[in-house]
Amino acid sequence: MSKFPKDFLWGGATAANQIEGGWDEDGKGLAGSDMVAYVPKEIRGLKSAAIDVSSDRIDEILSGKFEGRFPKRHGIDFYHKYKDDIALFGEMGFKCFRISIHWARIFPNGYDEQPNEAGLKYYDDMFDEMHKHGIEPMVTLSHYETPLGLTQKYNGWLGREVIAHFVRYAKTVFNRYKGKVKYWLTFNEINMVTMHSAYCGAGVVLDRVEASQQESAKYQALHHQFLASSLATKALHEIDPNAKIGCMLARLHHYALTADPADQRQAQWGNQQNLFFTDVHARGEYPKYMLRHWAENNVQIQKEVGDDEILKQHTVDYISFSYYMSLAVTTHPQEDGDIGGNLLHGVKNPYLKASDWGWQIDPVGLRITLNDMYDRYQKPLFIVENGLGAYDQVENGKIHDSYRIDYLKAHIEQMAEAIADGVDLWGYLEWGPIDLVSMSTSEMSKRYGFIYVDIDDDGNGTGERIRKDSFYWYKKVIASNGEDL
Ligand code: BGP
Repeated sequence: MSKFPKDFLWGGATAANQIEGGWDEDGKGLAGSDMVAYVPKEIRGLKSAAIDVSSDRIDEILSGKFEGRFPKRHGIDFYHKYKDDIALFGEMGFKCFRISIHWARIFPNGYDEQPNEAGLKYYDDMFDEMHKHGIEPMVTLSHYETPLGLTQKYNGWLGREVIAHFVRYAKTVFNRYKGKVKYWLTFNEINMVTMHSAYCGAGVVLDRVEASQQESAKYQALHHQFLASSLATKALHEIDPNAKIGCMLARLHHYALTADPADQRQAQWGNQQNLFFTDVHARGEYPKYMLRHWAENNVQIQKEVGDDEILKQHTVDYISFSYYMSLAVTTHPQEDGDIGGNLLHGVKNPYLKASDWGWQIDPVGLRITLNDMYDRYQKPLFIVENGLGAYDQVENGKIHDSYRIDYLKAHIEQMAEAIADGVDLWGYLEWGPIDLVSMSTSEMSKRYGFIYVDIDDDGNGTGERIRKDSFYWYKKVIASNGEDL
């Protein structure tokens, strides 16, 4: 007897800027993700990210002086191959497939008055293709894909004007795809804005802000995104009452490394800093702990009359999040020091193994965080990213990725426990069901897929798709509704 609801949404998740390619085709404008150049790991180091862009880099690129390579402009050519790739997802039995709409395909500069029909038609055809295979689309409105025009004109989301441009974009696609798209998300991993503001969603180039104001600028941009998310929620409920709209967090569960109360407090603060974002989206107000932190750290944001009411009246229908790892924190100096590199901060957890990129693998942490988040919000939850990035090898045309099967099996087992604990979990979308360009490293070699794509870190290869061992395993999992692992 399956532990999963009969209508549980099994599937996979991707992002336009990491799979599509076609970066300058059919009227698409430039986006921040088109500015992210590939920095080989020998230069940047294995664990660090190479995703932020500076004003100088943008100027160099736009003037043609920069000779870097831009893997996120090419992805895996999903733009032209989506029918075949969606057929492969259908072969696995996907119930749901998450994609983002590249905002700059619809409004090339972000502030254009009229949408680009070729962009609208591309996604119309894509959603039709999904439904042909019985797959429900889930659509992220912006997955680190702020149009570059908004960065150049307003310094991205730092400009309050961007709210109106986003709401016009949201209303355009809600109306166009009414009845075809039932699940919407506003901003991918909205919390990443505080870590990498230019590329991760906000399109804010911090070197255009004086140093003393940069921390406030991040939260000002976030305030505008929170408002935009609430206004988009209001718009969807008016346009398509049958559709659902959620927020999306990179969930980073923090453990205290020791029973020292100081460590417990540090873990609590780490979790509060992470759940701050879903607090605002789901409860509709800024939590006092964050207002205190801002006051003590000279962070100020400008609000306008009515802002608080907008946040309070239009909270999300469900809460989605990515889950890859957990973090351990301590006040006691450790020889391991910070293990996370640019993206994450924490110390080595002696009870967990790490991936080749240092992400600490913690399936039980998924059960813990599902219970915590459901207790905190009492709203439906949706796991919209989980997976293992790994170096896969092709041997005689096969890819034996038992390590990926082990990782996913362990996390699915813990999901079943959480559901038995009473958590209302709508679905599970594995991140990167087809190999794609890594967000934090722009590598292809950090592979997540059930389907191998013959492209390497230098962009060489045939682009051939090959089913891995995990492809057949996941097909069984879905067919048995999570029973046959
Ligand atoms: C999340 C992003 C995804 C995806 C994933 C894996 O932060 O929402 O875009 O990339 O991380 O990260 P990476 O590709 O860096 O391994």
